[in-house]
Amino acid sequence: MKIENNRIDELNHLELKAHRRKFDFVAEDIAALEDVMTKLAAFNVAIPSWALGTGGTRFGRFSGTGEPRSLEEKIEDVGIIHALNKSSNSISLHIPWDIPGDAANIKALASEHGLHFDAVNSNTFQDQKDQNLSYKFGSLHHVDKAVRKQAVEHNIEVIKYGDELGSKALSVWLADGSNFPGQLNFRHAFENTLESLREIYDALPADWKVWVEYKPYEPNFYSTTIGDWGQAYLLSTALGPKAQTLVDLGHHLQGANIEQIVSLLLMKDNLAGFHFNDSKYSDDDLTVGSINPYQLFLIFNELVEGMDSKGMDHATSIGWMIDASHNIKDPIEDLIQSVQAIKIAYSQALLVDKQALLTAQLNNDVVHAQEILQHAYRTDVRPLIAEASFRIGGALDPLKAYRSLGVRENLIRERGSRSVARGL
Ligand code: PSV
Ligand code: MN
Ligand code: MN
Repeated sequence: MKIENNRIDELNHLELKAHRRKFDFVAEDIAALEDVMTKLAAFNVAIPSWALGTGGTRFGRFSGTGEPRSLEEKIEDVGIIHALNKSSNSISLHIPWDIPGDAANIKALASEHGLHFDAVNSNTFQDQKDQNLSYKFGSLHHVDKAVRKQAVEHNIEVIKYGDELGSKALSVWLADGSNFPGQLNFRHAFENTLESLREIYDALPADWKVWVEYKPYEPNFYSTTIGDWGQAYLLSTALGPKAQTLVDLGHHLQGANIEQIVSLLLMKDNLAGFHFNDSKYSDDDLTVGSINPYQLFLIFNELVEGMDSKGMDHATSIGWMIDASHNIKDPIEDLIQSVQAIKIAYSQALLVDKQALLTAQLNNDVVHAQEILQHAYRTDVRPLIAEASFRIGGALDPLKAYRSLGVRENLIRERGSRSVARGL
């Protein structure tokens, strides 16, 4: 199914008067209003192909209804999100969960929906049924060179798929680690990983990047070979300029100051991009902004400040992507909420008076510095986001539009209530 523009126009028309009132109220106090609107309109967040079906836990998976049954239907779902919010113009594939059979056709279908392909993700954290050697004891870090070679070859194959689709980055997340003290020689594991990543790096097309993702634990519970940003930084800088560190918000120990990590990675030109999600405990993969929206704002505050200091384009200089999948919400609704939450944090960060903040910092005026940040954070920027979306043909309220248009009901009619998406 495809959402026609005139359906969105009709719904917007009903909301327009109330929207104008709210927009004018907040807009009046924003000096650089048009700059904020332009930046918001240019901002897009990639949707992962694995988030379109209902996720699960190790205890069970409760399938939703009308789930996409194929890559084509996943593209259709992202097309729906993008038609509504005009901020989700790309899709990120996980191989082999979503192998593009006929790349030319898949690419053409995506572009019919106004979409392109973001980073491709390799998967050496599961054994596939036709695979010779097992990843039970890891992949790129494995003690056996033959297993490492198999994992390297898989990554090179993923690059080929991505190249055919027009992707420009390979995202590597490894489950490699150990469950018990003594199981691994940390140094050997790290050196093996570096050696394997070098082979993958050498296979990157000239205009590609490799994004190295870290995570402290799970599925291994004693050590993870790329466990934190220090380890990802060591690897990526040893590899070369095409390698950078990917920050997944759920991949930190409790209390970690993610905004500080982000600030320093950006300073060192080593920030590849983000996997957005939210969490209360760790890698919970909950809806972005559902638990700790202030942290998200503080991260964006560092991003905006750091990118501006280097003259980087906010929308295109790093990768913005959602990485979430859980088991109770309608995945499309969850993704719409997530993108809205990201845009809220981004626009609040754009509102921070950077000059005044710097002056407060130089004067050690702690109270005023906090006031400046919280003034921006406490501004209700939702009318700005609605206006930015409206100006480029999106819905004033994408979630409401999704429900009013009965999109899920239509998808159930087309796909059936028992359809199950492949993935996690
Ligand atoms: C691992 O927890 C992760 O965040 C990686 O990005 C994977 O590619 C993704 O989740 C999907 O399993
Ligand atoms: Mn991730
Ligand atoms: Mn994760």
